[in-house]
Amino acid sequence: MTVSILGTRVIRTEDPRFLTTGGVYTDDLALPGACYVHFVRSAVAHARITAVDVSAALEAPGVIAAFTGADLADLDDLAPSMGGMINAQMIQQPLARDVVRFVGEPVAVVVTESRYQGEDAVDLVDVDYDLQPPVVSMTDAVTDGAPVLFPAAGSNVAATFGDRAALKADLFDGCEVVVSRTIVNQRVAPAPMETRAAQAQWGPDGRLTAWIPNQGAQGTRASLAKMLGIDRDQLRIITPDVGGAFGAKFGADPEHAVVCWVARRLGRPARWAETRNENLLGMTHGRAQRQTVTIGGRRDGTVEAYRLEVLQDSGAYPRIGAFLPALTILMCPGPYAIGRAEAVATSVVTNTTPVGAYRGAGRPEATAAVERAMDLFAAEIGADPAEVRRKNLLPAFTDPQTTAFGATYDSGDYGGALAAALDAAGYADLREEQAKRRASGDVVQLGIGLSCYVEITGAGGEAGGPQENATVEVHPDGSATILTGTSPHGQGHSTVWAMLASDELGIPIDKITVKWGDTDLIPEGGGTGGSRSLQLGGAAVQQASQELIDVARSRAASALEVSPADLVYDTALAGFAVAGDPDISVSLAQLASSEQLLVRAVFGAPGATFPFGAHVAVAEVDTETGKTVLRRIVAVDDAGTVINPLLAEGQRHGGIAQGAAQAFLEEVVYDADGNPLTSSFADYAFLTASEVPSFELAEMATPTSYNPLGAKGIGEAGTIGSTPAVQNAIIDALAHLGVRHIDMPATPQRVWEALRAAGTSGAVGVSGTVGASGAVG
Ligand code: MCN
Repeated sequence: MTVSILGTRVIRTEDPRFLTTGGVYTDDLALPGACYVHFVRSAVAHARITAVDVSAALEAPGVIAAFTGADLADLDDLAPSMGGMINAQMIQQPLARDVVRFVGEPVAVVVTESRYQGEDAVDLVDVDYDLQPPVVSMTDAVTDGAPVLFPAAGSNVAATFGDRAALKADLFDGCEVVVSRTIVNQRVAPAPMETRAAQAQWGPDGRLTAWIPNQGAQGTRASLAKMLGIDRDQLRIITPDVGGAFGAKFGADPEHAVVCWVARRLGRPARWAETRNENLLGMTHGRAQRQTVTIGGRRDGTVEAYRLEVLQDSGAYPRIGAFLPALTILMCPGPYAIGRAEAVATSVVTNTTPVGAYRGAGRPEATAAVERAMDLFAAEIGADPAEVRRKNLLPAFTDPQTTAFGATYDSGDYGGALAAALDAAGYADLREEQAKRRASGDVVQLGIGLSCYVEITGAGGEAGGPQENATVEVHPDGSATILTGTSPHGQGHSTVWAMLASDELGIPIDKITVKWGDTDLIPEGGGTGGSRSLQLGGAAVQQASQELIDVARSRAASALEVSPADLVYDTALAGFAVAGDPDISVSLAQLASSEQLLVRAVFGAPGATFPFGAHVAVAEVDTETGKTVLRRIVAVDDAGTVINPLLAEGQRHGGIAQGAAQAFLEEVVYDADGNPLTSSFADYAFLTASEVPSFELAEMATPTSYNPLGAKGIGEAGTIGSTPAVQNAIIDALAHLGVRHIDMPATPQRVWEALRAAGTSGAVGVSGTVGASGAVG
């Protein structure tokens, strides 16, 4: 009997190439004769465009052409989609014609023979702006008399979720303790190593091929075809290597459509790759919520009622970010059994960069809110935050449970995760050390922060539930190819999809090639996001492999002139042998040499899965300088059955680092005029390895019944669990000094301000800066 390789630490097959010759990214491609597209971007947050003069730019060396919005009339404006939930009047023109609504919005393009000629020529384009008052913070957006970004829309409200009028006045009646606070889940930048890019070439047949770094070529094709006004089959998207995406490379942006338009207009290939500065201005940002949490319960630690009110900053043009509060609401009670809970949200537009999905997309925001609320409640009643959580977590369950918010949690053991995390962290010892430092008045105080979470992965809007396809083909030389509708960009699908097929078929991993991201080869697919890939795309690979054995069995029976039932599939042979007579056999390779051996399977799941976990963060905070040093993060992230622990751990490490960064470092900041103050890595406090310790991962696996692998998603778990744990740890370090809350990022300055304020006025909180993500509106 062969031993399954599933669950083993197979080393990433992708890495030798990345570590030797390197990846081939979109900007590495060299289409012969390609011209370079450069965007002229708005320098102001809100203005009417009165004139755009490209004449000086046209005179500059190497300039082939320059176009303004007026030239692009045949390119579709971007109306918000998302099922009609967003105000349809909030339309973006691919190049702004009339009004600019954020610094960085594309206004014109200059096309040059070489890259560097364009960098100089864009400065020669003269745009006349009639400045309009900007709306920079989301609270300003809903203030009476605020300038309205889209007059036709009537207000700055892009969407609402939940019924504000139905909020119950008596929700907290009978609670012994009620705590309420407004907290900020600040705006952050996804900042992938590879910035956005495109290369486009129209064929003599009128068909467009576009190379774009993306998270799902099929979705990118759909968005781009719509903007260009062409049929999907006139467009082929090819996905080169992608250097990170973190949710921000789904679909297509106006810039991608403009590059394709330029290639068509000039009749030659066109290319674009943005600078880091453009990326920080132009790629969608994430998070950007202002949350008011109210929590009530008994002094014994029982939480009886919880309310979450969300204000979502959508930026200037509503994208998926405007919709994400729906996910925040869906997950708002988290893993807790709260008798009465309600949530509402309003998404507004502001004169800032549009907000999109960022690792976790809506769920980290829900977790941050309820986890902060749990600590505020615990502090108010003077209880141990671990005890308050333990008391309120849903009991372990194996049959699906539907929450009051309509989420059907598939399986969970939230108390088990918390206990495992506390145990691995040595919680009692940590509290003891904390007590000692408090008693001795140590300058450097110890904080212990907790978070418990449940999140949703593998959700899908397709009729009939979430699904994904895979094709497995065995070749006459004994190798195999897998085509997948997923689209890895760091997650390691080549390794794991090969493991899954190899496990069924017996073909060695190094003889299996995994392909994705070419819409001519794989016309259907949901891409990679929402931690959907393994549970749907991986399950499809397993299913296709099993179905391939079924198909091959009847062919093997004819070839060997025996009944199919007499054949045994032997993975050691990668073929069939006759039961009781192993010398009579035929391999899949042999069968493939007489007839193509290929199966396409679509795996459909009954619903989304709900991974969960608990994190413990340990931080040391210097009470004189406000500086935080993150000492430990202990994480339990239960994603059901793990297929490759090495890759799953890599996902957890990366996610935890990103989540921690939000808690104490990263923030996109605007000044009062809407000028971005964090448009380079010198200003945006992008996390590096030196700011975090290595993380301690404890294991727990509660399989799901929703797919035969028993797997849930792991790609976003780290980000969801770590942020509130780190924030809570920093606040906990100062709790005995009267600090109750510090908004993220808990920078040394904010920590110091909180200490100063506590020193003068008892229990306090410190809120964020004025600005798009600020709490001081
Ligand atoms: N895996 C496993 N066992 C499980 C779950 C997952 O072995 N029970 C493995 C999978 O085989 C896969 C990896 O872990 O190799 C992640 O799988 P999954 O949880 O299905 O997530 P996706 O592959 O769909 O990845 C999406 C997720 C998201 S939504 C974001 S955002 C994100 C992330 O992954 N962006 C990333 N991780 C990233 N990693 C990198 N390097 N770069 C990004 O942009």
